[in-house]
Amino acid sequence: MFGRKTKNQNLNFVQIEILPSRKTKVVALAGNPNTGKSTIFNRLTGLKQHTGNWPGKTVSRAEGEFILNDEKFLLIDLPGTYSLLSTSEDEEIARDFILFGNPDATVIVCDASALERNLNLAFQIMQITNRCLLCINLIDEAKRKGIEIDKDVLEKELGIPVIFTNARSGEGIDELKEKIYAIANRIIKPNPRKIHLRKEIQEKVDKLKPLIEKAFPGIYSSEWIALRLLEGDKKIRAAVENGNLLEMINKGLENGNGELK
Ligand SMILES: Nc1nc2c(ncn2[C@@H]2O[C@H](COP(=O)(O)OP(=O)(O)OP(=O)(O)O)[C@@H](O)[C@H]2O)c(=O)[nH]1
Ligand SMILES: [Mg+2]
Repeated sequence: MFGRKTKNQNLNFVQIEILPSRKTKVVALAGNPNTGKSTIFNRLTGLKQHTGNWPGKTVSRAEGEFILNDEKFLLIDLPGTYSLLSTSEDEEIARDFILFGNPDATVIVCDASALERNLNLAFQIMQITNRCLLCINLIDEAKRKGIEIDKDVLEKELGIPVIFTNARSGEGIDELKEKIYAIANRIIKPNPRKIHLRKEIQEKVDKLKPLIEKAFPGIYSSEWIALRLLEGDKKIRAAVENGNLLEMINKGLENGNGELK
């Protein structure tokens, strides 16, 4: 499973291919910093989380298990991140996992008082995975500030389930659990609104994607890779040219220290 390998083990792309066949379903908690991810993590796992620290790292993912309807889930608490395009080291751990960890469900945790800003990351995640939901946390704070959020409109506009939570009191956590279960088990199939790229960029992405997928079988997020190539990302380009893109991704996933800059 994730993060259990030692630093010295030889990492190769076989690992990325075995992810979909794993038995325990994996749920990721993603979101901007300070939105309450770890508080939700503790609620769901009953404070029994195991925090994995990798040598020399100040930030890391935390993993914990929780049971829903007799099924065991592995929950991954990710460091906060503002964008999947960011290059700061602590944000890379979250970014690499969201992009390449292929979770069965991704909970996008938002601050109810700063929804607009938080939706930037939400849209980026919705671009990558359909199996996601929006958890609008700190709903008590928003209410206190007189902020009202129309859940139905948001669900309709975003195409994914929206749940209001107060992770401190536990409000909404049962509903969150139900939705996680339904998404991870493909009972609910969200249809997230995708961002439309400009026509000329989309055409280039459409050409690059199959080439990337052919060169690196089993890769996820080939669209993200294509966009990075079009942007002139030197690291990604070198990894594609040298044929070691998957090794680089796996390394980032395993040691929690993403190398994709
Ligand atoms: N009032 C209120 N406080 C909350 C809620 N959820 C979390 N908090 C508080 O918000 C603060 C940040 O919570 P964390 O769970 O550490 O946030 P995080 O998203 O894990 O933060 P990073 O890991 O730094 O990104 C803590 O003081 C929590 O107690 C909530 O729903 N309502
Ligand atoms: Mg946290």
